[in-house]
This record gives sequence, C-alpha cells and structure tokens, in this order.
Amino acid sequence: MLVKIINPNTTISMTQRIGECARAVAAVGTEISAVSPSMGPASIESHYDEALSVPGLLEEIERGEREGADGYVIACFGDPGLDAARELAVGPVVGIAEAAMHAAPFLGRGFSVVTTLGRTTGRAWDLAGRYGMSRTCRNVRACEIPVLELEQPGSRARELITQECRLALLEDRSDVIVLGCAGMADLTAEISATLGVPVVDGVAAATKMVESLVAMGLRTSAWSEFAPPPAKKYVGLLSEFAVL
Ligand code: 2AL
Repeated sequence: MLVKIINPNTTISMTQRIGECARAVAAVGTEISAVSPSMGPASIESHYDEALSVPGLLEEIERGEREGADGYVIACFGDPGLDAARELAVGPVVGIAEAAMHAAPFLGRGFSVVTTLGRTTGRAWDLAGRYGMSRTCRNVRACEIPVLELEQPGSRARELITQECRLALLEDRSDVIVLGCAGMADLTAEISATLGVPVVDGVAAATKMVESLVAMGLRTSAWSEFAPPPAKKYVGLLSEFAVL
C-alpha cells in the first residue's frame, strides 16, 4: 500500500521529519511517500498562506493519482484543500486535524489543541465545529511560536509547548492534548512522558486512519459532492489546473 503524505508547506526539512513520524507508525507493507508541493508558502500560519498552499497540494494529489497512491494525508493542521483533494483522489484523503480530533475522544473526556500562533486558533475552532467536536474540544491554545521556529536547533519551542500543554491540563479540564501543527509531530512521545497524558499527533493519527480505510477497501464516495469536478477552462496562472 502506498500512502502519500503531502506537507502543503514547502519547507523540506519539515517534510522529512513528517515522513519519519509517519514511517514510525506505518505497518509493514505500507510505503510512505512524504512530499512538499513545488510551489507555495514556506509555512502556513495565515488564511492567505493556507489558500495559496492549495494549488501546489492539488498538483501533488493529481500526481499521486498517476503514480498509484492508495490514499493521502494532508499534513497541515488547517486541513487545507481537503474537500478539493477528495474530488480529485479515488482513495481516501485525511487531514491531520481531522484525524487527531477524531482520535482524541477515544482517549479521554476532553482535549485541548496546542498550536503555534494565536492567529491560527480560529481555524482550529472552525475545524472542531466542522468535525462535530465543539463540546469535546475544550480549548485551542497558542504558544506564539512561528512554524519555522520549530525547525531551529536550540529553539525554546519544546519547553514552551510542553508548558502550554501543562496549562491545558490544569486550566481547561482537558485530559488529552492534540498538537496543532505537523511540525510538532516528533514532540509527541516526550510531552506525553513528561505530563503523563495522551498526546495525539495528527500525522501519526491520519497515517493510521488512511491505512485502515484502505485496508478495509474503502474509498471516498463519488456519489455526489466528491465526484470529480466538472470540466472547464481556467485562465492565467491557473490555466494548467483546468479540468479536461
Ligand atoms: C501548520 C502546520 O501544520 N504546518 C504549517 O505550515 N502550519 N499549522 C499551524 N497551526 O501553524
């Protein structure tokens, strides 16, 4: 089985770490291909970044279809382009926020999301609503750490994220933590060991979810909304994206 993990930002060092985290949980026989798009923002921490990450992401879905990918993970906590990706791909597509927020209620009564910048918390709340988790998601907390600082050796990110997770347990009545950025995937085990609660990384959760769906022979329904998009011409910079 080939699972393609798309980090919709173009920071390759982050993509490599995401790939390692996915491989650490993948079953024997699951091949993980972790890629970044050829175009787009270095990190995604605004609605503008998110919108402009989508064309490159969709190009990777389209390439994945030609290369025989069985399913996809969108490895950014805003789940950018998820619905559009489902229209293009035959196999299942799962976002990391979607997977983590669905995994957390199996593990406790309420979860807090701990994410990067405060300006991304609105999107996380929107997604919690979309996924039916408004009651189970008790808070979305930001550490005010820019995404690319997670890549910096010697950054205080680890310590600040752990501290915010501790506050989530004490102040939000949460008993599960969801990490709100793909760049935090490698911190899960350490924070969980320090705080003694489950810490869910969406990259691992989405990888296992895609693997399970594919193993069950399940695909996205093409019955109505997620049928392939209707053919039409696109002009200008997006002309290559025309559906023929
Ligand atoms: C993210 C993420 O997962 N990747 C990225 O570039 N930005 N999410 C976030 N909340 O900052």
